[in-house]
Amino acid sequence: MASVGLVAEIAAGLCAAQANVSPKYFYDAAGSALFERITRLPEYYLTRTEAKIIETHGEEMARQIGPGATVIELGAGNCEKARALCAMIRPRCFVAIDISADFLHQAVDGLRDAFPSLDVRPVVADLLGEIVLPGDVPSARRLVFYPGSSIGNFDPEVALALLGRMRGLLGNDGALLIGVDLVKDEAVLEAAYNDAAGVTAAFNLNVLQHLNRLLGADFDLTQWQHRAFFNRQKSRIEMHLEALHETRVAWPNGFRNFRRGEHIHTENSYKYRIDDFAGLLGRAGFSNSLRWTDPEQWFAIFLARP
Ligand code: AVJ
Repeated sequence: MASVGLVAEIAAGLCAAQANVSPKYFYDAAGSALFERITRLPEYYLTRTEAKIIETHGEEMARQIGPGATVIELGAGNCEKARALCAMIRPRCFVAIDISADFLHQAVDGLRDAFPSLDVRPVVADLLGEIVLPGDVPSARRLVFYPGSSIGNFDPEVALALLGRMRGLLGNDGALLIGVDLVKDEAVLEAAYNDAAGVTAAFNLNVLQHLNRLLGADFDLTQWQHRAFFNRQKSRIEMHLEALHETRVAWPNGFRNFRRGEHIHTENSYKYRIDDFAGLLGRAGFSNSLRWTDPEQWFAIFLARP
């Protein structure tokens, strides 16, 4: 079970008028593995498109960044992108920050094997909490790497605060390399979160299994269904779990009855217009940014400097 504070936070979300759970709870071991499968789905263009941008423009990115930097990857996951990035930019130190400890340590071992001379540091942390780096991580020439449009999980004002904190981690000689998913045709967006193989549905439902363990709750996964749609007004994909029947969920210190059709909001995934994201970077204290996109302008990578 989770700590008393976490349990209270999760329970409060479940009992809110609009029931909700933070998307960070997607990433237990099973959820991290499901997310990896999502990144390989035909409908999920994000990972593939971002990788292609790095492949196409990596040399120029590497020239801009230069060798010997200290890369700090946020939400490192399986470190697959880190490999491509490290091969190109040849950093001296790589700090992999992720919320999923098991997954992280495994991934970090793989990275050490691939780059024996690279100083690799795993750090388990929640990006919204305090990020404490080991004391001997170099403070000069840091590159914060935040790929995959993970910034899209946060409401714009929280994203702005987070970008400001990244700016703080960098000092004045660092840079931020960040991947951002862009607004596009609704059908393309919605298909990416409603894949035919049902992997995204399994990923969404898995959060209930995780809550059963964290809270000691008794969610019955057969009572819930996956929903994902584009909210155009808010420019975000929303994911929800909808009760198929009237159902009761209980945990040691509480319960909630859900009516049929009532739902738990599990994730937002904001989609930006390129100029809007550039504006956000400016407000967060980055005065200077380069950007690369794919030919269809589905995804963008920004290299932003103080
Ligand atoms: C990891 C937050 C970028 O929003 O596209 C994938 C998570 N959710 N499919 C995204 C996710 C459903 C993903 N991010």
